[in-house]
Amino acid sequence: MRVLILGGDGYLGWPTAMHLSNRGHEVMAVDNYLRRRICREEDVQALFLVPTLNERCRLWREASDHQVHARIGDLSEWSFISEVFQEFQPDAVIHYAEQPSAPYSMMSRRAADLTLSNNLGVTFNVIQAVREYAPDAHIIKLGTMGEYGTPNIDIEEGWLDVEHKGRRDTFLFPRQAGSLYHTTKVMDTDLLWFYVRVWGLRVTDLMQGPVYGIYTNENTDTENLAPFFNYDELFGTVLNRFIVQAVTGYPLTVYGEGGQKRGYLNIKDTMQCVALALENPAEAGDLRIFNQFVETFSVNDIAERISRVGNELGLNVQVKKLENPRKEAEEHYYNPAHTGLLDLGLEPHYLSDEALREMMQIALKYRPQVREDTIFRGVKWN
Ligand code: USQ
Repeated sequence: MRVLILGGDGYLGWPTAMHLSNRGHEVMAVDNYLRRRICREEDVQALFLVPTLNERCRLWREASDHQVHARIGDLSEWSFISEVFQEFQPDAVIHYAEQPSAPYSMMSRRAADLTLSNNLGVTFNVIQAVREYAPDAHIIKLGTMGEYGTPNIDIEEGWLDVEHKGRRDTFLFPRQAGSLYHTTKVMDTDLLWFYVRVWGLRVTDLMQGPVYGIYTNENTDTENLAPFFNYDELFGTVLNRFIVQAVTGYPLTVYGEGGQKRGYLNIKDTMQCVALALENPAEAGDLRIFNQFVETFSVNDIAERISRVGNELGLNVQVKKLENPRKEAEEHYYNPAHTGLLDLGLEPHYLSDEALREMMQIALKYRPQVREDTIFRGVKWN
């Protein structure tokens, strides 16, 4: 298939570009380097530098003989996105092109505005471009488990059957996100659902939990092809952050009581899930929703696992409970369904000691470059 990856330079976008080209698809990756720009502005950086998107495409071609096409530009500009669609004529569009950091979205009015206008603006343009230039294309949108929040009932896979005063209907599962970033994903889902109803688009919305890891099947030999590995408060997800904290002797930053539960997955499983969604497309007129994670942990569970494995490696891992800068439940019920992707054939990589050791080894290699001052700055939700 001809697959357009929007946000193709990002933590998940670039590994997806390699993975799908490896599976024989014709891939174009598009990005405006927004994440690189925000990292520069906020003076944070990933564990190691990664080459530009064009350079990555060149290195990947040398390593694999597969070509990924790259375009640099801003997809919230109609003239750019329409050019890209007309040129590439995609069969499928994978939409990662969003400002992905919850703390960044809560940092200032300017950051909130950027998050809202970029995320909604790109989603809107994707819908319009599909309608105009590729009406049969399958849109695969990266949503987030955070759209549901932490309700005191089981979380279903996208939809809820409701019986009210003797009548029944099915609705999107209630959404109550915990940050402005997560709220933009709720709004994305609403926009997509509206246009699925009126224009019959075919859409898969992947409600993904926090991802961890560096290695996929495509980048095991060289960090040149690895994704950004952020450990700073803005762009690092919790497990990746704790790995870097463990190897640098920085006490693991557990927010509040640490009972916050989320559904996690290895980056290798993100690759599988996206490929499964792509190769088993949604029907026209269908908004298909999958909950994309393989196991749930509390923050305390993760801190304990990393402490144990780190101490076995001879690190002296400490844990420190910090006043929670976020506004979120620290002890709560959490039981989300997640059978859709397993039914399509997902073979989970569960969090193993071996996987943690592998991540610690790479973090140890780059330990001298770690900037401890970027690990915690305490962006407050209120
Ligand atoms: N947390 C800590 N200490 C830290 C960092 C985080 O205790 O140093 C806690 C947070 O308070 C939260 C949990 O760990 O309860 C997860 O935080 P996170 O920063 O790993 O994840 P989050 O901000 O929710 O966002 C990440 C991705 C986002 C994706 C989301 C999936 O950045 O793009 O949408 O995970 S989910 O969380 O399921 O919504």
